[in-house]
Amino acid sequence: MIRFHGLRQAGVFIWTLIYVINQHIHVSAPTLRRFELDITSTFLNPDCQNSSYPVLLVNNQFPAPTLRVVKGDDVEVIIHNSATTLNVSTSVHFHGIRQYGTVESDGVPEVTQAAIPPGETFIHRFRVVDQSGTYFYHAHVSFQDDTVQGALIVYDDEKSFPNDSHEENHQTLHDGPYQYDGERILQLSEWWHQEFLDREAYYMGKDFIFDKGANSILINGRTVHHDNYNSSLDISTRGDCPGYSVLDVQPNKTYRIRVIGSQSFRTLGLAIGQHKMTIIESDGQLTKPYEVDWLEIGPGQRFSVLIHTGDMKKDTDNLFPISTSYRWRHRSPGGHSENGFAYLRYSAIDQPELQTVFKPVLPERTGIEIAQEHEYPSYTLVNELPAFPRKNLPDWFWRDIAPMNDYNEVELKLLNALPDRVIKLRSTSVKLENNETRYLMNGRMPVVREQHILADLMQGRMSVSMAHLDEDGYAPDRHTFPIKKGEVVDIVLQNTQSGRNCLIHPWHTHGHSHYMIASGLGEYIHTTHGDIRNYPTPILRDVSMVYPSEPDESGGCGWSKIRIYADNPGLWALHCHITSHMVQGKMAVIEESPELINSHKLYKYDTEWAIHPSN
Ligand SMILES: *[C@@H]1O[C@H](CO)[C@@H](O)[C@H](O)[C@H]1NC(C)=O
Ligand SMILES: *[C@@H]1O[C@H](CO)[C@@H](O)[C@H](O)[C@H]1NC(C)=O
Ligand SMILES: *[C@@H]1O[C@H](CO)[C@@H](O)[C@H](O)[C@H]1NC(C)=O
Ligand SMILES: *[C@@H]1O[C@H](CO)[C@@H](O)[C@H](O)[C@H]1NC(C)=O
Ligand SMILES: *[C@@H]1O[C@H](CO)[C@@H](O)[C@H](O)[C@H]1NC(C)=O
Ligand SMILES: *[C@@H]1O[C@H](CO)[C@@H](O)[C@H](O)[C@H]1NC(C)=O
Ligand SMILES: [Cu+2]
Repeated sequence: MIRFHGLRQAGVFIWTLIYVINQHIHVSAPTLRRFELDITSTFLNPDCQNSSYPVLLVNNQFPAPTLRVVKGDDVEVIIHNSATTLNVSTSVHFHGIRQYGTVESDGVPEVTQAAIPPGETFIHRFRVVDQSGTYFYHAHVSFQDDTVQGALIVYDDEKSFPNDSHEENHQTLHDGPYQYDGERILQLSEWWHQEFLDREAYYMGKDFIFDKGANSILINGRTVHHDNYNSSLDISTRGDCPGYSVLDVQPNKTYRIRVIGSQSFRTLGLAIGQHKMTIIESDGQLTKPYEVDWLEIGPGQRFSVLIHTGDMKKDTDNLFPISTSYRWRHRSPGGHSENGFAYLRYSAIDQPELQTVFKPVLPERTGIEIAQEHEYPSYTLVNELPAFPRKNLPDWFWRDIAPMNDYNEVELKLLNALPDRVIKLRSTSVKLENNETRYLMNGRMPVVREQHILADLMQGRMSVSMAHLDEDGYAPDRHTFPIKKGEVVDIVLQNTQSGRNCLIHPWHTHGHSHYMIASGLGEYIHTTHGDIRNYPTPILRDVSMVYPSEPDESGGCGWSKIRIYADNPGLWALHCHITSHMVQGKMAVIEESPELINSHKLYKYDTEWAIHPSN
């Protein structure tokens, strides 16, 4: 214990030293931004249904507080697990942050840390190296990310921080070539009328049959459940239902809307009534402007879009519906989700704080009757919502979206290189003999690890040998896919039929952003499809879709090929961002030059590793 404290202090000293050194080297020194997040258990009823369910929240807020940092900052996030009532362990992942030299802060239980038990604290430290844009953070344990989720915005510099005064003073904000008057966050999530622990038990247990959708789609943490429309129309019984989220904006201005796909299950369409959207950012990378009527946004994906507001109109409420649509699954894609609505509102005074409004969205046939019966003055009929295409579009508009800047020499070289390694991950959903359902990756069962891999490594418990990999690149003794620093690695994500369905899967890479370079139907066969490049202008992303296709005779039903450049030694999860799929095993670990982790450490101390020095 004494030794631990000693090392900790030595560490603090080195930490300070790094600053001193950096301050002399760089013109602008990295700023240390410290956040303290307290995870507590409580009850929540975000959709005005008539009961609440136990959840975890961050600082008692939902969505969790927005963290704003600047590119180059050192960030320290102190996580207290105060979820003593529910008595669950937790961990937090900073989605899209590449964690250069700080694999220990990536937040993945069994891989980079042990989940934080109730009553304990974990400290993340990382530097935001060479990336900015829209990110989020969320729990990486079980289904806790239903509610443990908040925006993480990285600005290019401090001047870009939005604040009230710049809107009052009519100062514009900038990002690359883009200018706008203000920005707003639009965070998507899903809400089940079931305890998340029961949902986990269902998915992991033998009664699991198929994925059930959420009961509600939430925008900035709110909606009104459709079962309650009639009763909630009646003000006397509406109680404390605040209604839908509202984004307040001023007329005749340009806004950057940061759309965060922090929903954990469905791929959604998103549109804003009477406003076109110009995409300017995807997963943290600026894009060439690309105008769309609707976004397709899967779990884990983010966009920034610019919208231009029109004039305020007299004698109207100046409310424009924001609507969501289920894409790819369960329901016809043209329709709207039952209640994934919010409103954009023009108001003369700027009110960047999130507001809510009660203006129900009523069914098109009976809506007017319902409103008359309840003497309800203001409502939107479903057929007044922005429309979505009736057909699902494989690859959406991804092939037409290009990075803002032309590729530099290094990027071109990477995009044109032959891969040093190709890893094909074929995942199959299987009902086991004990009737539990799991995803097998290349036919292998998910492993349960007694301790996290980083601890194994740091204790010298495993040595690295690239010589004894299985044919598919898997290290059987380590249960990882080893790669080497400096390699160009292509990862093929192969969909297979699950039951009668072929599903869409959003795949997320930790530790690296990737280029999606190709996609195809059926089964990927390297000798036949190895050279296909049908994404002409790949952008760096951290979540890419594998779109479903008709299955071929092997059961393969669609694939995507992503490319990463191995420049970040560490242990990096690679998983489907549909939480239930990940929990059922749709996940692999990329082990990147573990022997270099120590020499690539950004900070020269770590409370956990200090107990087990490895050098
Ligand atoms: C609320 O729940 C109770 C008990 O389940 C039920 O009887 C009642 O109809 C519900 N009310 C509404 C408005 O859904
Ligand atoms: C919390 O869970 C742990 C491990 O599952 C158990 O040992 C402990 O008794 C529980 N504590 C409470 C207060 O329920
Ligand atoms: C708000 O932003 C403007 C423009 O970047 C800046 O000049 C001003 O100092 C900021 N004000 C506060 C209170 O941060
Ligand atoms: C809208 O804003 C532009 C640029 O700020 C200005 O030139 C124009 O007069 C405004 N239009 C209206 C109707 O206020
Ligand atoms: C709501 O009211 C309408 C019109 O009275 C009725 O047709 C509909 O069935 C009601 N819905 C519910 C869920 O009670
Ligand atoms: C699995 O389900 C089948 C069909 O319901 C049942 O007959 C069998 O006993 C179950 N096996 C186990 C191990 O629960
Ligand atoms: Cu999936």
